Amino acid sequence: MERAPASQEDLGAERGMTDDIFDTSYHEKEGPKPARRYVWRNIVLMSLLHAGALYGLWLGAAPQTPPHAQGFLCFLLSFLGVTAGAHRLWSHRSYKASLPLRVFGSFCPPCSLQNDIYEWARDHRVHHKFSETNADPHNATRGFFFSHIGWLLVRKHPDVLEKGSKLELADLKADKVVMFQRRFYKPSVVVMCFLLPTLVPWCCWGESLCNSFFLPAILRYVLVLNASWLVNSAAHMFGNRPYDRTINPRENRLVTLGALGEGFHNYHHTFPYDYATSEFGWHYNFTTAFIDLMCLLGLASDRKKVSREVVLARKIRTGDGSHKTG
Ligand code: ST9
Ligand code: ZN
Ligand code: ZN
Repeated sequence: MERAPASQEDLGAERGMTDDIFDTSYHEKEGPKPARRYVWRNIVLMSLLHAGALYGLWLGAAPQTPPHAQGFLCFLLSFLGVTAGAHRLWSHRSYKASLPLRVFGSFCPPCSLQNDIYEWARDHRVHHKFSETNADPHNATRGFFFSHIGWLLVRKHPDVLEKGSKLELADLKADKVVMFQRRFYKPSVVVMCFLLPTLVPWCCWGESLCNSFFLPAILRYVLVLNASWLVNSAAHMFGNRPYDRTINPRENRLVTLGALGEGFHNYHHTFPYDYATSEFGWHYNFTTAFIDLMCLLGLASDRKKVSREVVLARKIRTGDGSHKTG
């Protein structure tokens, strides 16, 4: 494991960016709220997508439908691309990845169609820096529905654009893999999220076109989306706060299970630069195990980890007492 830095601040700064650290100086502007502007294209598409996923569930439950190993694989890849790639690598720079791993990681996010990596990381950094304010794209104080899916159905609050435009993002702009993926995002989504998951089972083992489209493509995509969105909604509302009782994000075991280790959200918002997003190693944390494996294979390095002493001191100082401190 890599050397321990001198202090928590060093650990945050060592990555060459600190835009994911909560900004205590920001205060929301007073005055009337801007009008909510619905994006009807997104509302219609999301409704159709969820209706398609329900149909996929019904098809999947039919006894004659064979198991969909390929759907599971796609599900896992979509997850890892988001958790290990867009989230822990590109949003937080919590470890370093070699070129082959970054290229692989940039192929996975299109499987789960969650915006390009640049946009994902930009929104996510604003989310950490201005958490639970108007400048947070999925501000959970606006309710479960808004933080889950509603934020994708309306125009962003002007403060998100204003505060977001002040982020530096130089590391993302300098990353050729990220910029290449942004440039070819739309065609790659068509291929990786819809065409491949449909064509592989149809062409390779004679699955019906209908099953191939509604199960590995549509249902898988909707499951991955909702598992990700639960981090923004449920993990900001339900669970305990052992590290910092003054913030909303919580430790939520169900979300952790569904999102490969991304539900230790009170820890993550307290120590956003920790590559494991938790103090418990591989426990319920497949993404951490994956990053460790990549390090073992020489494809990743320089994992940032908060020391036990710092975690313990923080628990005692600001935690809600729900974890044993020993
Ligand atoms: C999706 C994302 O689902 C899911 C994210 C999940 C996050 C989870 C986080 C938890 C972490 C843990 C990891 C989770 C993993 C778990 C499991 C994984 C499987 N700063 O956006 P526009 C500017 S996506 C600075 O159009 P509108 C900028 O100039 C699903 N500037 O704003 C921009 O232009 P450009 C599929 C910003 O018009 C311009 O404004 N996608 C920022 O208000 C316009 O930007 C969808 O369904 C910023 N933050 O529209 C909808 N933001 O980008 C996709 C914007 O060119 N989105 N600017 O530089 C949209 O349609 C629109 O964004 C909108 C808002 C309607 C939502
Ligand atoms: Zn994060
Ligand atoms: Zn959060």
